[in-house]
Amino acid sequence: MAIEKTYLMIKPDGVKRQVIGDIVDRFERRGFELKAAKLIVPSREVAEAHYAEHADKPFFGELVDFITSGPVFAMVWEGESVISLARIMMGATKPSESLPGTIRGDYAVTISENVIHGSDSPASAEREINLWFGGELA
Ligand code: RTP
Ligand code: MG
Repeated sequence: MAIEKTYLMIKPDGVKRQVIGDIVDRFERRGFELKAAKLIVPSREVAEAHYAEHADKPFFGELVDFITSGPVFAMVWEGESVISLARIMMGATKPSESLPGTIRGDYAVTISENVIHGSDSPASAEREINLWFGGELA
């Protein structure tokens, strides 16, 4: 067990639906600490770099179009096992597998507009925090 940092991002659909407060509240109540946050419209360059692992997938263009379609709420969270626990709190990618009580299970019915992103491993977390926050983090 270790204190970790992860990158979480409320996607444009979540910002439009005004669920930033609820989502931040869920992670605070669980016991995690918000270390950095900003509301920004991602550039295409950053969005493509963020989802580089999916560059060959048929949905890549739509995914980048969607994530750059409006403001996202980019965040860094810290706490015990936060990388894997945040993924559990988010719920599964497929709507048919995201359980009620999870963020996606409570708010999303499509695979494309699914409210939140979370780093899927320590290596992804380090890469994504660096990509979105660079030297901004204290
Ligand atoms: P994310 O990276 O956004 O946190 O989502 P994830 O780990 O749960 O899922 P991942 O496999 O990394 O897929 C990234 C995002 O691509 C979109 N997607 N669309 N049309 C499709 O079949 C499809 N598959 C994935 C989703 O928005 C997913 O969050
Ligand atoms: Mg992913």
